[in-house]
Amino acid sequence: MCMISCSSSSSSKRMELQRFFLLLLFVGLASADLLQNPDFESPPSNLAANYTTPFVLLAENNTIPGWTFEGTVQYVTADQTIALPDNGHAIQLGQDGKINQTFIASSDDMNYILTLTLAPGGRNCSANANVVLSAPDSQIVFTLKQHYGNETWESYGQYLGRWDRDEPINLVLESQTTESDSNSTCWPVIDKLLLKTVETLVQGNDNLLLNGGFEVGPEFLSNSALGILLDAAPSPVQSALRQWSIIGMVKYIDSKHFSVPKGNAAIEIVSGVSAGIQTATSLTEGSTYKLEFMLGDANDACEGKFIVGVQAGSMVQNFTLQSLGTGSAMKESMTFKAGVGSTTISFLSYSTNQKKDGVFCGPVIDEVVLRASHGLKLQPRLKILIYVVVLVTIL
Ligand SMILES: *[C@@H]1O[C@H](CO)[C@@H](O)[C@H](O)[C@H]1NC(C)=O
Ligand SMILES: *[C@@H]1O[C@H](CO)[C@@H](O)[C@H](O)[C@H]1NC(C)=O
Ligand SMILES: *[C@@H]1O[C@H](CO)[C@@H](O)[C@H](O)[C@H]1NC(C)=O
Ligand SMILES: *[C@@H]1O[C@H](CO)[C@@H](O)[C@H](O)[C@H]1NC(C)=O
Ligand SMILES: *[C@@H]1O[C@H](CO)[C@@H](O)[C@H](O)[C@H]1NC(C)=O
Ligand SMILES: *[C@@H]1O[C@H](CO)[C@@H](O)[C@H](O)[C@H]1NC(C)=O
Ligand SMILES: *[C@@H]1O[C@H](CO)[C@@H](O)[C@H](O)[C@H]1NC(C)=O
Ligand SMILES: [Ca+2]
Repeated sequence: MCMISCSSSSSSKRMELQRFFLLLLFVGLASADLLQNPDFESPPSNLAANYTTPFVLLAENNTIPGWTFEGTVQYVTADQTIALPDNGHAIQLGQDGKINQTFIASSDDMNYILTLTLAPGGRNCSANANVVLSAPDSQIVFTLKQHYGNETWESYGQYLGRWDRDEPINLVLESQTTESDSNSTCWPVIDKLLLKTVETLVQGNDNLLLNGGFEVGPEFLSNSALGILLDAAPSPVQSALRQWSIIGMVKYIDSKHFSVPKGNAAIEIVSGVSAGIQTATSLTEGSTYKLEFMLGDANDACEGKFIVGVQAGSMVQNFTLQSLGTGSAMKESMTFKAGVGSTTISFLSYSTNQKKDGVFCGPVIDEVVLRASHGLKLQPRLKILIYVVVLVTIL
């Protein structure tokens, strides 16, 4: 990074500096760095410089930069005992353990989506304690019961809320257990929080669905090949996958680490039969519409037969893909007539798929496009008309 120091003349230096700050501003907008010490790489104060265990219990004279803590909280360093993304540092919430941080909402009327990494810390325990995440308008419980990756840790995406500029938002993470014996509990480890702001989406000309390409969702971790898990979200408004409700568990996958049919992101339905995504839209009753989408596999060695039930209003159709797990995708479509009221569009898996290593996986859905069917037929004719008009004008 020699953006500033490498330029020779002072005017180009100034320009480089401007570009640098513009870049900072842009990065800030794309994925606001609203949290301090979000990955716990700034170590707690008063930590013995020569600590040797991966878990260091924090006492009253310790402070975690950016955070307040209460109860049993340990500072964690990745080693053979505990795996973490990037082999870094993290925080474990023990008995009554709690950490919190307040951030200030940066712009008006923005939606906040959090990505966070969680792992059960410890071995030979009879139960995993839950993590409760609280924000002013939401409380979410992560149970860490099921694994969808080959690491002990998983990253999750979660919708937090919608706030206006300057509102102070207190984000609280605490452990929750039903076990009476704290010694046989695996206490959760928290790492890599990423907060993203997303504007309310507006409809474009080319698709009657919002976020049909799934490009608007939680932030990805650049070094993680695991994708981001999205837990059930009954409301499309309060969903990390903007405008889509989530049934069961789905994985939000990035093109850097998976085969994504179009753009930077897609959905892999990982939690088996009846899991999937759903949205709704108002259409003209009696009119004919065409729903197009891509069905594929994520190139994550997920072999087998995928069956996806697609619903568009009262029309339901099954689509099948024989996956080799090497990153295929095919375009599918169905035509339907809109009924009364809002039209439901959903993609639900009818199969449960597992990789050879036992990790659950499944079909990939992307680029869901809904259009009025007559519009499609008119388009070529319109093109010819424009061509004729242009030709006449030239002549
Ligand atoms: C922190 O407190 C513990 C006990 O409460 C004490 O043993 C230790 O010396 C203190 N460390 C510092 C750096 O003050
Ligand atoms: C760590 O350093 C302190 C003094 O700096 C010393 O008293 C203590 O024994 C050391 N602990 C270990 C585990 O080496
Ligand atoms: C944590 O929450 C308490 C109130 O419950 C608040 O006083 C404190 O400032 C918060 N800590 C941070 C770092 O925001
Ligand atoms: C966990 O259990 C295994 C086998 O039962 C044992 O070898 C190991 O020492 C135990 N680990 C801990 C941390 O208790
Ligand atoms: C998990 O899978 C990813 C991607 O295939 C691989 O890069 C990573 O090394 C695997 N991790 C373990 C612990 O096997
Ligand atoms: C948990 O373990 C500690 C030390 O290993 C022991 O002192 C304590 O009694 C145990 N607690 C329970 C509930 O078994
Ligand atoms: C789709 O497939 C599932 C599972 O094979 C079956 O139960 C269901 O009836 C099928 N639906 C349609 C509309 O064919
Ligand atoms: Ca996409």
